[in-house]
Amino acid sequence: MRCGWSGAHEHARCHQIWTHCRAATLAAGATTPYGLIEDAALVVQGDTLAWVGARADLPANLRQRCTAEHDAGGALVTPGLIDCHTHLVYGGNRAHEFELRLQGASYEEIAQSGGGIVSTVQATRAASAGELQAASGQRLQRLMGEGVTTIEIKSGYGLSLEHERKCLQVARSLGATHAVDVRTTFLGAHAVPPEFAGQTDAYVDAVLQMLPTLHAEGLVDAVDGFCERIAFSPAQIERVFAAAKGLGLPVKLHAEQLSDSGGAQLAARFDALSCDHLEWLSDAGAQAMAQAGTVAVLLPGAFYFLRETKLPPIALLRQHGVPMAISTDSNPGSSPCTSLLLMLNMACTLFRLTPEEALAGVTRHAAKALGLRDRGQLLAGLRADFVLWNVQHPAELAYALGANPHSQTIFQGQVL
Ligand code: DI6
Ligand code: FE
Repeated sequence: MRCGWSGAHEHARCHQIWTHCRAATLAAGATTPYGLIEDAALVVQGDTLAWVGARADLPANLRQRCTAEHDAGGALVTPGLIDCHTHLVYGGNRAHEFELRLQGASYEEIAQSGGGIVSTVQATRAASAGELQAASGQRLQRLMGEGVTTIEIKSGYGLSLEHERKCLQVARSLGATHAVDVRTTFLGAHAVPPEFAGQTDAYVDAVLQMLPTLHAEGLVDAVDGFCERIAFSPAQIERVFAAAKGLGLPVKLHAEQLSDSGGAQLAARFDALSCDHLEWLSDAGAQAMAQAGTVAVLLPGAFYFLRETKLPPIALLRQHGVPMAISTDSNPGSSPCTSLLLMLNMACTLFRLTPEEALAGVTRHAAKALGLRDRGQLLAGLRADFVLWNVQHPAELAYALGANPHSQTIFQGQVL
């Protein structure tokens, strides 16, 4: 019997079993590192994990109900990876700025002289939805080839109703055409577009007008902003957050990436799902995040690519018990990256996370950064999104540079 994707409802009772594997469940409160289970079994019913544990503990009646059997060939199984912070949909690239920076120009100098985000805005506006879909689809496929089953995609290179809508529609359409769950985030407050140059407050007014329209069109799952001296002040971000909250939308923030502007405290006041970057995070900011349950999303690709030297305060985050997620920040200017596995390595080598913290950062904590409780761990009742890897031990996923030990992805119970 085949448990089909199209006929998922007909096979709602169909049970599939995976054996001959080790499972890194990443379950919260697990008693073994990585929540590791030797000689594990996973039972899937429809699109949901029905049972996860040591094969020896599998109840016999459940075993009998399994009509489809999968030999995992000794693979390591992890939850499907979650890339919780990307700017995947954009036109063009910024290789030329890469050259300029190698000649000594800084990221902020390039942004202030009309390059940077604004140059990608021009390329994105000029691109058709089809062109954007093709370019971002290639990036998405590289991420999926490394086991990504959920991805957040921000707008923020359109910066007008028409072009923000186009980018969010492309993001939704990527989700509809690929076996991956796409969560969209409206990042209208990413940069001030050229037609509003010198009138940042008037542009924030425009953002406040775009948001309810895009939300009514079903294009927005969360709202983000770039709180920075080269972008928007805390007072301006506060207006955007108030509007988001008025619509019942969760917020997140690019905070303290290049300087400490108190963005983390502001975001925490709005119960933000996450604050992202955080190289300049203060003690007060970390405390506020801990109290609000806000996740710290660390982006080692941007730190590396901009050759930053100020490290995010990892010890402080650990001390306050702030959960840490890891993401690619995939974008053309500060992190042209389509490898979440490489980010695991960089989180360890650059930020000194343990491989276990890094792996939790792209599974359990990344789910929390998106407000998703139904994934990120291998636990009965959660979505059957998981990955088979050709490795012995989970630390190997963070250890190797440029290797891709991905073997197979199971998305909502369906083998891809
Ligand atoms: N911070 C970043 O690192 C990206 N956006 C942001 O707010 C960079 C976006 C870009 O340079 O195109
Ligand atoms: Fe970003």
